[in-house]
Amino acid sequence: MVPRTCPRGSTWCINNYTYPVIINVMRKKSKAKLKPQVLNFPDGFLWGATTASYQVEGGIENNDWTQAAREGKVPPAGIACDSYNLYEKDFYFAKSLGHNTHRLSIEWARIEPEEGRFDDKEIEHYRKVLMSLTAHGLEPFVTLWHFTLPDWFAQRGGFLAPHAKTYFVRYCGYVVERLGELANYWITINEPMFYASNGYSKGQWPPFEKNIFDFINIANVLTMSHNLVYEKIKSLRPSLQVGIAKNNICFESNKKTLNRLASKFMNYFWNLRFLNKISRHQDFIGLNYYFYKKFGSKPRLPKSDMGWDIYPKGIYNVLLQLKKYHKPIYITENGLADAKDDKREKFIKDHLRWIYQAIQEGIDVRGYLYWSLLDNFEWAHGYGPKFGLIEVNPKTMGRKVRPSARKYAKICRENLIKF
Ligand code: IFM
Repeated sequence: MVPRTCPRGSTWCINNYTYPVIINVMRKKSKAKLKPQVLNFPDGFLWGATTASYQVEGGIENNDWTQAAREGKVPPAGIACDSYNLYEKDFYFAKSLGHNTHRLSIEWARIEPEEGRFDDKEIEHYRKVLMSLTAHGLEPFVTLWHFTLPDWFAQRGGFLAPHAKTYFVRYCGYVVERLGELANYWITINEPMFYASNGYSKGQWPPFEKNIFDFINIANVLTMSHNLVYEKIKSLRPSLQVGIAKNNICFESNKKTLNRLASKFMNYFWNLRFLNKISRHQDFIGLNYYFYKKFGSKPRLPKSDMGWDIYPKGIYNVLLQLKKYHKPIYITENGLADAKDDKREKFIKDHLRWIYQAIQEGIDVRGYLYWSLLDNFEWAHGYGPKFGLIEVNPKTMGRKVRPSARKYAKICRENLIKF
């Protein structure tokens, strides 16, 4: 055998015989590591992304967030991504990125700008939007309420006001009666616990309260509101699939008793209590997963631009807990702020790997919708955080697909991930 020569100047080269041996060992090792793994998702799996009206539409001036912006308490959303006008373009992008579903929300303040006055022009607008989704081959998921309240409703005290549930049910019924035939999947409320916590306990969102009793009250009112809307929709159109978009957190603890108790309590209070109360009023569960909270010392984890820990296994833990509800599950949001786009591809793949694992263990996950299709208005943080698969130029409203979106597109098209 003719011995191979060492690379010149190599410090680890012992002699010409050990070099090939070392290289072979390294090759074997790296082969073992890189053994390709193909994870096939179930047939008919839904792939897409999510947006919400106030965060992308622009031009909304009559809700509690615009009022708070006028008072200087939160940043203004202004024209946002102008998706009110550019929705066709957005859906075209989504389709060209391999998506087969899309979740968006309807702005209550547009539909009912004054108490009891419904605007059929806006119904017609959303009719066109939903028809356009279908025309683009995107299965619509429609959220009826995603955080923002019409001024008139907020001024009366929002969901804590005496007739709040009745108003909410009336609005939802009005929309579903007119647009129900255009979508199979309807989400009543987005992230009720976050709404309750940010608005009523932390005081960071309208109505900027810090009152633990109101926080609990609001959470309870929202469960009842969901149940009533569920019944209303079922009475109007029994075949529609109705659910919630529930943001669940992965709570863990070290072995200390107090920490274990804290984690158990929070898991019940934040994740399960709401779902238990609506368990007979849901056809599917929409899971939004972003957060990991460990009681006791936490491992060092990579972080998103928001400083949020990236913990993909958490989605698996949270999914396993949903098994007891025996309902199909759609991941209605999961994503990160990543302006440089250097973490997004791995983020998506790692979460999908754990979702795949949950499916193998019998969890009925039927879709994954990334948050968000576009960079958009991130509530109290304004336009700083970049969650989008697609960048939006705030001046020209031009859209630019990020490289990670193309990687995600491949997964969507092939219905599988390769590692
Ligand atoms: O932007 C929000 C969205 O409105 C609800 N879920 C979490 C997203 C990221 O914070």
